[in-house]
Amino acid sequence: MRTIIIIPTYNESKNITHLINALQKQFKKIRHDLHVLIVDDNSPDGTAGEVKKLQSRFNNIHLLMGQKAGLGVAYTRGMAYAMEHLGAEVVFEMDADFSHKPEDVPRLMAEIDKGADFVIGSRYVPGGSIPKEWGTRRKLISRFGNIVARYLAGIYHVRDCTAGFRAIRTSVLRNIEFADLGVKGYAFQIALLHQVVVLKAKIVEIPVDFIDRTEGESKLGMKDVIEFVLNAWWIRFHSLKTFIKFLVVGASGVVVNLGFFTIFLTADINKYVASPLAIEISIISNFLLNNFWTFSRRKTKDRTRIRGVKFNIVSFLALGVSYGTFVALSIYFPNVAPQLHQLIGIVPATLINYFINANWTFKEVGND
Ligand SMILES: Nc1nc2c(ncn2[C@@H]2O[C@H](COP(=O)(O)OP(=O)(O)O)[C@@H](O)[C@H]2O)c(=O)[nH]1
Ligand SMILES: [Mg+2]
Repeated sequence: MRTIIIIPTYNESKNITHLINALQKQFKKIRHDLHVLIVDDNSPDGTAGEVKKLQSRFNNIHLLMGQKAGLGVAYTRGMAYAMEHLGAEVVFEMDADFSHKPEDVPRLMAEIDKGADFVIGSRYVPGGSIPKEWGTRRKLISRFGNIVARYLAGIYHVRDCTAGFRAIRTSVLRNIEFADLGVKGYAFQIALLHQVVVLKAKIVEIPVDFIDRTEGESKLGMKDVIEFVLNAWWIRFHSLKTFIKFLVVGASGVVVNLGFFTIFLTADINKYVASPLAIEISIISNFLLNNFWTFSRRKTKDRTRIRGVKFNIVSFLALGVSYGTFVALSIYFPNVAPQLHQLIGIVPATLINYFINANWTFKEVGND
């Protein structure tokens, strides 16, 4: 299997030669066809020159140069090159500063061999560790980054979301639109991980010890931290998009309901007939909008007609919940305006309505 270890570098001349030599030793233990791709952003310390010297000794070293625009941009460029020009079936992300131990490469590769799509060298699973010498600030940034990624961006089941030591099958990467990730710096790590989660790829975390660099300096800046947090919010907003559309449709249903009710009354239709008619029309309009807009991208198992019936059943259930809440609140808080009871009743009804419709009526096939 053609495997490319992608190493972005910026001022790593003191590390890169040792690292490439150490990697070559590890490659001997792996049965696959391994290469190294250095993505250097014109480092002023002459990192590229060191790489060129090694290229005359080894024939599996590649060098890609570019303008410095951030870690994410470097990886995006490197991955595209590895897939288009080097025939990569697997790519690794790895730092140049020995924070990721070359001896761990065969362990990550072994998980790919066992069938994983995305292997994370994880500091936060039992057996993994962060450097003891790290100061409080650095520890906090790392912890905070993971909490933001897990609970804000919603990647709950991954322990180390900010890890930069990963092995990835390109069959997964080829389904990702890199231009749409919209990140330039270190936020790339969670933006990519999030896409991989969305694609339901098989993710495996194995413990690694993260070693503090001894040569050169860290390039992690405040700009990266800010972009990282903003990106986590963006991911959260996107995953709420379906729910927001559902709310918009619900609101349009209220207008349809009252509109038809008024039209029927003007046409002298008895209000006890007009009311359920208007309700049913709004349920149908809600269904059509949800079917062709909110959930339009989903592949569902049922035909439209069956989905319509299910949607109707759920709507009546929601009506019951809304009315039940109204009655309960009216009994327990008789002195509050009934409009408030009616309004509060909408909240659980909407949540139940959304939950059941999203997971039953418009359930995606193969999504259990
Ligand atoms: N090409 C490129 N490499 C970068 C950039 N920023 C960081 N790197 C490299 O990415 C790896 C991780 O960066 P590092 O500064 O060690 O981050 P830290 O380990 O989080 O402190 C190192 O190999 C860096 O040289 C960048 O803007 N462009
Ligand atoms: Mg580092």
